[in-house]
Amino acid sequence: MQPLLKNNPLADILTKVEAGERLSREDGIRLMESNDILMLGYMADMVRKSKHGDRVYFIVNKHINHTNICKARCKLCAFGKDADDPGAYLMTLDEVEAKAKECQGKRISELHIVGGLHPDLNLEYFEEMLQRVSRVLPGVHIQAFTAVEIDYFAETSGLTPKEVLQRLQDAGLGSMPGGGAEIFSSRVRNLICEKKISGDRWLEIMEAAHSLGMRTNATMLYGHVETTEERIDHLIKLRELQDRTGGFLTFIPLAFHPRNTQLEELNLSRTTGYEDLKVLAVARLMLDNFDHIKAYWVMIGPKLAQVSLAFGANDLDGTVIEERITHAAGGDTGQSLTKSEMVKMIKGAGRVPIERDTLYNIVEEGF
Ligand code: V47
Repeated sequence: MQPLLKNNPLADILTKVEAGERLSREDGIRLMESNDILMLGYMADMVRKSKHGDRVYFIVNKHINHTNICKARCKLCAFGKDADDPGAYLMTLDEVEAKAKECQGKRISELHIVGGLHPDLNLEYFEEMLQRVSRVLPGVHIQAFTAVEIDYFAETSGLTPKEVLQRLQDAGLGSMPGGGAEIFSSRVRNLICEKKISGDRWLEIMEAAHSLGMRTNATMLYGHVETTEERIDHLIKLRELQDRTGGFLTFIPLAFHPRNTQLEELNLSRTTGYEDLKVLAVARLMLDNFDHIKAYWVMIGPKLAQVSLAFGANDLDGTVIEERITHAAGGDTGQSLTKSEMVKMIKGAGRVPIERDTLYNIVEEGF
């Protein structure tokens, strides 16, 4: 250890990181409470480099949000609406298919489909959606439906989540995104999303997906009413499930955007740059069994996302054409980035850009 690092209050944690030892809950709390951003970055970057060298991944993808009508109406969310609210919408299957057709010939490798908990849609609607999209875009991976939606389909169809997932897998579902995890603590869920499934149910549905061989992502929404301990407990629950199944592909911290949400009344401001980098770095250090940590540029902005490549992140998500959820809550980044912009960001950080598919197979390299 360099002498400068030896006297650092986090030196004992650095020793563990260097030895590849698992960090404890207490270590996680100390890391999250530290403002020594360079020390956090030093450790997180060491771990990232040992897993990925200079490679940084991105994907050419498009988001489709088929409806914003939602029974849950979580306080954290500015996207969901009641059916009779101005701006409420539901796409017909023809409209979803037309959106998918717009991607033909564009070398898109993933469609990301999530929506609200619409009271009138049945499982057959979603099966047909997947079948139609797969027909129009053969070979394009469909990553769709959060654990919250899967729970709702189970409730409306009378099937178990595993049976629902099996049916959707047969209809073309490739993997699940990581949304809806928020913070697992029931104290927090009661304050920000009281009608949403519990943290344990979210984990149970992810475990069911993994048991079918389906890969999923994981997220954590931070920067609202959660405590440091609740953040670390969230990460540890993800780490424990990953130990059991190995089914998580990527972890994505999501920075809370308060505008237009019912939490606006708490006068919460947007997360700071330090906080965004810290959460990414601590996630990299605590989630020792996750390969990929994604900096979602839509939430933290492309410039900070680029900097985060030195703080543990190895993935920048993708082109994300037509993002709506963050933008409804005051997100002020553009709605998409081009492939050449992604390549420029990665090269500008001295790294090697790799275009990937959802499962991290290489689509293109040598940019
Ligand atoms: O579940 C909702 C979050 C999620 C707000 O898996 C908000 O690759 C901030 O999960 N401020 C949906 N966040 C998005 C999501 C996602 C995005 C990109 C990639 C992947 C992936 C997953 O967005 C929701 C919720 O946690 N969210 N409202 C808000 N006001």
